[in-house]
Amino acid sequence: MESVNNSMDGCDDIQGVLSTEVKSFFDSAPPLKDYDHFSEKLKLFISQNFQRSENQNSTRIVCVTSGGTTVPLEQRCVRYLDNFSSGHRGATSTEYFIKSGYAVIFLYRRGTCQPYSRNLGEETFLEYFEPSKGTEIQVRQSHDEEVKNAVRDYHTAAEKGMLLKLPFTTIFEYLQLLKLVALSMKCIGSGGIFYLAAAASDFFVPWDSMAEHKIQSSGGPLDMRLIPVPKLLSVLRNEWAPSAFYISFKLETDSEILLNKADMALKKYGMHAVVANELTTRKEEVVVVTSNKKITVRRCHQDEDVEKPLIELLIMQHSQYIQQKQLGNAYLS
Ligand code: 9Z3
Repeated sequence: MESVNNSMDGCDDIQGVLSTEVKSFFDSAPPLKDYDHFSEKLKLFISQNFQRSENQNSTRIVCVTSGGTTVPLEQRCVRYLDNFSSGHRGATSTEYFIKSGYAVIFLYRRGTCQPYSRNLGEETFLEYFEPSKGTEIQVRQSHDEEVKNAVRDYHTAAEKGMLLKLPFTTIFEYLQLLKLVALSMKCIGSGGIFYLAAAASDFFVPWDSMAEHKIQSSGGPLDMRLIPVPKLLSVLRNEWAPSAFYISFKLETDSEILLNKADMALKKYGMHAVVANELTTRKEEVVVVTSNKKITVRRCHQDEDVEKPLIELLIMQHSQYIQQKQLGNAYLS
């Protein structure tokens, strides 16, 4: 009996430290600009999708996070640390979720790949058009098909109200937005998914210990203390939106440790699935790790996106999760 009590006290202590760290992160972060605007947009988006679904229980909304967060080194930021991510995974997955009837809240890093325009390459959009007769402008013949498809698909999704885009740059903005989205999605219950593909910074400089002005190089070697970003996955999972379905990502460059690390993340944060990917092969193959299976997902040929079979599989798992939840509720009532 004593040992049970002790271990439970230990858990409370860990939770206590965690919530203090999380609280102090949010208390000291610079307030999110446009908070009220984003909050209104979210409310409207979620209520419109409630109405669009046949009933409250069939509303399916996924929050897709995409791109890397930055860690500013100065409050009036000139320099920052960055995290690798082009945003391709998030943008591509968003398209497949929408195709399957999910509304998507796309939480993305400014300047990274966007749904429907991800295949338009690195040319600026000015390259896709050319002057024609008089003052007219037309799509260049060589890009006609891809540009028209992208425009058509994007506008269809937007007109149906199935895509809401919220931008971030810093780790402070990202986590505040994620919290706002999670609290707004709580009412959707098990119909909600968090698909956490963004590469969030592991270390940061707390706002109140950060230099205000540009750090001077004349000061000699730069000595700076970065502290760990509090692990918000547990709070997200257990408090902000506890009934949602959670998918996180594990990225490694060493394939030897990848699956173990994914397994650890699954257990530690109570994720429903962790998508394990290795940096150089991430567009060809991923492994979906769940509590009882590891499923390798590969694209069938070079022109296919690995996200196509990946999202199909995850949607199947989400549907099973919803069913289990409904059975559980029926059993309880
Ligand atoms: C991923 O693993 C994504 O699949 C990629 C996608 C960032 C590799 P791209 O945007 O690449 O298509 O260029 N995202 C999560 C990365 C991450 O930092 N995960 C943390 C970790 O591995 C856990 S949240 O420790």
